[in-house]
Order: sequence, then C-alpha cells, then structure tokens
Amino acid sequence: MIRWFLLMVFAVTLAVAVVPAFDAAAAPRTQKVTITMTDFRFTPDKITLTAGTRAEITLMNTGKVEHEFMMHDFLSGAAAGQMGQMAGQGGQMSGKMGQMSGSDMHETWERTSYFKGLPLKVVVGGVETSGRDINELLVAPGARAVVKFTPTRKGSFEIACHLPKHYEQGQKGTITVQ
Ligand SMILES: [Cu+2]
Repeated sequence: MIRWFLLMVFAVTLAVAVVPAFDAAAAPRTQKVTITMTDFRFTPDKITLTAGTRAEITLMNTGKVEHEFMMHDFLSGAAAGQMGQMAGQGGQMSGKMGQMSGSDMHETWERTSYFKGLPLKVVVGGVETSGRDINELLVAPGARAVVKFTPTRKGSFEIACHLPKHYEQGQKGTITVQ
C-alpha cells in the first residue's frame, strides 16, 4: 500500500516536471501583431519580426472603406524617383509615367511581394485558406483577417495599401525582419 502511494507520488512529480518542457518544445513561440487599418493609415506602421519564428498578423479594418495589405520590397520610393527623373527629361515622358503608375506598378509590387513562394495561411471569418503567392489581401470595412506565415527573408520591407490614393495619403509602413 505504501509502495503504491510512493509510486503515485513519483508519477505525478514526473508529470509536473516533464510537461512544461514538452510544451515549450511542441509549441514554439508565435509572434502576434495586430495592425489596425483606418482611412488611410496602418497602426502601428513600424513592426519588427524575427526570422524563422512563426508570425500571426491580425488585420482589423476599422475604416469606412475597403483596405488592402501588401508587403513587398521597397520599390515604390525608387520607382517614384525614377518617374521623377523621367518627368525632368521632358514632357513626352509624362504620358508614359501615367501609364506606369497603373497596372505596371501593381505587377512590380506583386513580383517583389514578401509572400512570393512563401506558404501562407489566411483566416477570414473563421475560415482558413492556405496557399503560396498570396500577394495581396483585401479587408472589408469592419472585417478582420489573420495572416500566418514564417518570415525567412531578412531586411526592411514596405507594407502598403495600393487601392487608388490610399498609399499616397499615407497608408504605408515598414516591417523589419531580423
Ligand atoms: Cu487602403
């Protein structure tokens, strides 16, 4: 009887000692960030993530209009500078500039998307979708979406809403992956 009791105590002690260590190994830390989308801001607009650790970005659109979430290389500034140079070269370039700011620019943002080739999970309204090459995410006013991925590429990346005139009004930010 006494031996049985001791065995029980030992088993319980063992369980207490082992479980926390096991949990830590089985469920690695997830970096959770919430970005509020308003008309026309991302708050916060500066985020730091750690490469190799799972990330969950919750996007909450509390604005009155739809907003988009894209994360891509910092090309907008460079492209804008290039366009500025072209404008300086003469009036005939300005027509081309106007064309460039449309679908060509969108292709550039998609081509340089951080999520290009990266497995991504998106949860909207409790429904999870997974895929690769999900480059942009539209969030309806009042809606919430969660983007799950593991950042790999390190550096500074731009987050932006490229719906007409949103970026220009300041709906942009930076995610730094260290
Ligand atoms: Cu927007």
